[in-house]
Amino acid sequence: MLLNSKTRPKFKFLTSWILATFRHASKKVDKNLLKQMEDDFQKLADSKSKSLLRRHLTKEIFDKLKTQTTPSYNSTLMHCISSGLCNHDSGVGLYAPDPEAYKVFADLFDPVIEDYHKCFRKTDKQPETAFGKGKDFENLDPDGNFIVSTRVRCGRALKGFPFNPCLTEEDYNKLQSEICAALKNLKGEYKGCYESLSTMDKCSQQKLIDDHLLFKEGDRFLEAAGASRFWPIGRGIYLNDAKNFVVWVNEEDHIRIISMEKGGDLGKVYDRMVGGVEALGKQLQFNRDERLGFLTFCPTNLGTSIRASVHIKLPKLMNDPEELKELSERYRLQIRGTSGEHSEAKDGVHDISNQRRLGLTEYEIIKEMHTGIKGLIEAEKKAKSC
Ligand code: ADP
Ligand code: CIR
Repeated sequence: MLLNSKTRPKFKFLTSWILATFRHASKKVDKNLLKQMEDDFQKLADSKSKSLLRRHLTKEIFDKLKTQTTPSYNSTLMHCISSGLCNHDSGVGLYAPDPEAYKVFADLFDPVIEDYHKCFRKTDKQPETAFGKGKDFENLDPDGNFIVSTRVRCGRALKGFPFNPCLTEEDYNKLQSEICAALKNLKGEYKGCYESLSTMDKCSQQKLIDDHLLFKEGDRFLEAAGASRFWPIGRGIYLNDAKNFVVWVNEEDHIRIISMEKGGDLGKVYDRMVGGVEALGKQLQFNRDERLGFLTFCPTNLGTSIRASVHIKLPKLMNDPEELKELSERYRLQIRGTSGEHSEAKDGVHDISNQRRLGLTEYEIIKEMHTGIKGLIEAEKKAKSC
């Protein structure tokens, strides 16, 4: 039900006539799937879910999109909304099963994108990539009073492949080998080793997760979105020798490129990530859309796909939820727990990052996050102890 990879066009030389015939043939949505979608949609509509999916999937849009499919991969509305239908506690609840979904299901994606990325309207366009220089940003916490560690990541999809729900086992292996071939050519500080999850023992896996280097297994939001099929095939992690440059393969996105280290030197961490992205970009073809920027599985990651975060202790502000809410809205920051999304904060350590990733250049995204964290630290210093 989730996909129809058998009907996927495999050869670029297919004539437009064959493609048109295929598109026509692939348009029907199975009637059992339709019924299931209608029931689940009603349950979401009747729920108290605060997800962006519930807010923007009106009955009118649902009825318009429920019989649509994407031309090349035959993805349905169900592929896009299954995570939010299963998990009413989603923040967003929407994923793109393939790059075409952003256009076919634009009536749903566009308002969610506009809402999440703070006013990126459907007539807006992501600016050209402009990384700039991280050295412009001073260390956010030179005395080490607040920031435990800093991390900057971005996601990339390879051209010619759909996203998780439409990938076949063969695709996962192919993606992994193409990405590994590129990783093998990394030099200098980026030199390191790749390990596939299929060959990694559970103990080493858990150690890497506890050290915040590796993704968790079994995220229910991703699982419901169809992102865990054939697990652990094709999934793995690349670590440079210093363990401050990491690449995740085939987790949520085809590639996640990550730079991280202790302390608050955001500029240095950012420059390291940029160097890695550029080195990989010389060897791999990334999928970038003129309007939406780098295409990712989750619409929250479109555009630059950058999430720059600090693990930070702000004890006074954390005791003042009203003030914290006001500040994070003002600075457009998102607060997560210590072990990532949907986790709790341990020992008062929160993960605070830029919320929006779309509508600004890479440099502007880092600047926004830098200004925001600086603002929070200043507010913490001024706050009275209770
Ligand atoms: P992402 O969407 O960026 O991959 P997640 O919320 O899933 O983020 O977190 C992935 C991992 O990265 C988690 O282990 C999380 O604790 C870790 N992480 C995020 N930010 C930092 C940071 N500033 N320092 C150390 N680890 C971090
Ligand atoms: C959710 O909807 O909560 C998950 N699918 C994760 C969404 C991405 N997270 C975010 O807010 N950046």
